[in-house]
Amino acid sequence: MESSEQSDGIPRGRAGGGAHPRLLDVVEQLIGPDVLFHYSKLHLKAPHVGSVVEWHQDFSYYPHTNTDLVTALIYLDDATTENACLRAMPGSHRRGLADHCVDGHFRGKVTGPDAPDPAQAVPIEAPAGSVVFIHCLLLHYSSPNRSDRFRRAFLPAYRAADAYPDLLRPPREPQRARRDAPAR
Ligand SMILES: O=C(O)CCC(=O)C(=O)O
Repeated sequence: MESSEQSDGIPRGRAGGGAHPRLLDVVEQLIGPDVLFHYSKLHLKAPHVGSVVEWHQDFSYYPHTNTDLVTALIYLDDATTENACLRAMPGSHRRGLADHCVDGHFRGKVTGPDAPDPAQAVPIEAPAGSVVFIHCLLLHYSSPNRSDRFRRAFLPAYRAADAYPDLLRPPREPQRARRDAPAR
């Protein structure tokens, strides 16, 4: 990826802030040295408006031939439980892909017996500028933002160069996402 640092310290380039060398150093530790930029998005959870993000694993949205995919969620505001910080289930990235269907149709959320116990979820509270790395099999969620404060985040995502889109994977059946090895 190409990037250049300006005098204001903000990296610019084809992948924008997603190509910051310190960010990429961590991504390489997580998914190996051969990294491709996958996509990026902004989540703007506005005061009183920002809606729920149901329990899910990102891999269910974009099956690949292996699970070396990671998203960096960069908080742009101080994030607390009040303004709907991310919540995650520790260790869930080691337990394979859960069923994201309702009545046999893909709904992008985990419900029923596979649904996490909210009491065991960890709220990831952190100041603006903090980065949370989300493995593609980590179960995560965020509540509606009922506070008076924004909770915005920039999310660049990455994949290992040997992780190819697996468009033939049936989305209906829960299955181990990686056949030969546990998630890193
Ligand atoms: O920003 C959030 O609250 C959730 C982000 C998320 O779950 C995702 O991008 O997969």
